[in-house]
Amino acid sequence: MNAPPPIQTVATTPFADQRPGTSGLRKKTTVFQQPHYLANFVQSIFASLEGYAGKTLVLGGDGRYFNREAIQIVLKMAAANGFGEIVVGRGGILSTPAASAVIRAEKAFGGIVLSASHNPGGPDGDFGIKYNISNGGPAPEKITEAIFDHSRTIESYKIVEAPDVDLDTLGETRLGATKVRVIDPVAIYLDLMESLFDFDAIAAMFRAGFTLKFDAMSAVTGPYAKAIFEERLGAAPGSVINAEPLEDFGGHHPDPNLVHAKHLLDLALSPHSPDLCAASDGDGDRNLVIGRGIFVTPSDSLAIIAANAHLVKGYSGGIAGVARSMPTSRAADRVAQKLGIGIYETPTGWKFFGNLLDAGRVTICGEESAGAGSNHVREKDGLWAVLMWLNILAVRKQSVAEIVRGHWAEYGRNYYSRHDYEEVASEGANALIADLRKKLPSLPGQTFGALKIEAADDFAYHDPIDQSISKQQGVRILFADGSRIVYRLSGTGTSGATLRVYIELFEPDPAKHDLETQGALGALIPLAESLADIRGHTGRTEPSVIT
Ligand code: VG1
Ligand code: CO
Repeated sequence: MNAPPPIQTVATTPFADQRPGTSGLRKKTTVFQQPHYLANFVQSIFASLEGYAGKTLVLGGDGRYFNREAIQIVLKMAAANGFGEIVVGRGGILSTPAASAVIRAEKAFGGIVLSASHNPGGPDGDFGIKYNISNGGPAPEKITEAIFDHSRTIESYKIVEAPDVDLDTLGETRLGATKVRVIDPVAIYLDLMESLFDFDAIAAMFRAGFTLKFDAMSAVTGPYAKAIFEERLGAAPGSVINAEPLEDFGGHHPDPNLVHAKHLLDLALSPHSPDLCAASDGDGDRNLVIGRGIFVTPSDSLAIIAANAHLVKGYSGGIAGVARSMPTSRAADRVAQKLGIGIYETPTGWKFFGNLLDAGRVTICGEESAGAGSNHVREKDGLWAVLMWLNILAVRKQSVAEIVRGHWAEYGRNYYSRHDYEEVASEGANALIADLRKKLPSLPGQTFGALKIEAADDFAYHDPIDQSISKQQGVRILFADGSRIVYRLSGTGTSGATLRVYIELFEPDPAKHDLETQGALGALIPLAESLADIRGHTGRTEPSVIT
């Protein structure tokens, strides 16, 4: 028996900027590469947890640049801090939803996910890390704040002195007293998907000629998508494109939206469109769904999934309720109303859904930012959303367009768009929000043409399960006709501030369901600009990204 590797206690000093944002800590890769930076944060995670000695930690990342080095650091620190076992995806890979599935399947104490999601990767890109609790979901604010507090006073961290663990061979090794188990990153997730969806019905649809183009964007979902769509469901070879995960995502922005995945929209609008075009992001938790000739907004997708979930094996008993982040359009609300089930409005970020899912109040959750998921894990799940659509299409035997238009005809249409002003100066962005807050009391009753402001507030969330309160989650301006403008600052960016403006208009009349979105929102867009004086505060005359 070799002597156990020595545990080193390394002296360090705090970094002032380790407050987790909407989804963990995200910074430029170069920031994470500074000596002690990652280790400080990891030790701060462990310091804010209790009772993990001898327990299991799940570890994986989206494979971006610096993933392998970071995995080794976390492995050695988790061992030094007394975890009994670390379950790590082969190659250090786990998509975010797969990490959540593995935490749950392994009944682990928690997990660490290394990802900056849809942000670009590489030496000049971004890196990120977050902690997930035993339910498989992102740590709630109570824990993320404790991590931040610890990071401000940290003096040392613990790490074992040992050679790097071989991440590429399945099986068990040891780091001192700690067992390290390298697992297939796909297997547990694939089994879970098979338990939820009718793979036979979807496979039959492919055999009958259904066509799919899924862009993995050179990010983590490639191996998952190949295994599920092509190998198990029989989609034609080549249905999954950019399937090989690359450290820098091929130099692209792995964000499945209409800007960075515009080629899919172009394809879907062309005469050669497949029946379904789809994509997911850097870490596999977001989804893009485009039918032949029709883009499905994430907010509509949530509503349509909720309305049709009972057609899918894993949800055939019906759904308990739906939750959506506050800026997400209210299309899902009307579905919940019709089904007579609960609808919950939470702040932005998946961590706010965890309690509702655990308590069984909701089954399906979603965000306007291309996120949808269910109680099968505690993260949003890109491939799950695509499988949900495939299964619904297989059962209904209609096209995406028919289903979407039918949904609008039944429930009305929520025209919806998000305007992002990226990398604006933080000072101006903060002043814009502060000014809006000051204005709130004077807004109700004001009219602008046909638009009358009915209410205006700064969204605060009272969690009905643990009673925690999260304030200042976005300024909402609600109009008498059901239209809405929401303003908030991004909590995932890594340079300057990003202002997000969410604009929504409800149109019940089916005769008006064929308008172009920006045109339909024509009266609200200039009002969103003038109410907040976006130009005055940011110097910008137009958004940098419209989705
Ligand atoms: C954005 C989205 C939010 C999402 C978050 C993490 O946050 O708006 O809906 O939950 O990203 O998604 P923000 O604070 O930048 O608006 V991911 O796929 O980046 O983990
Ligand atoms: Co993501």
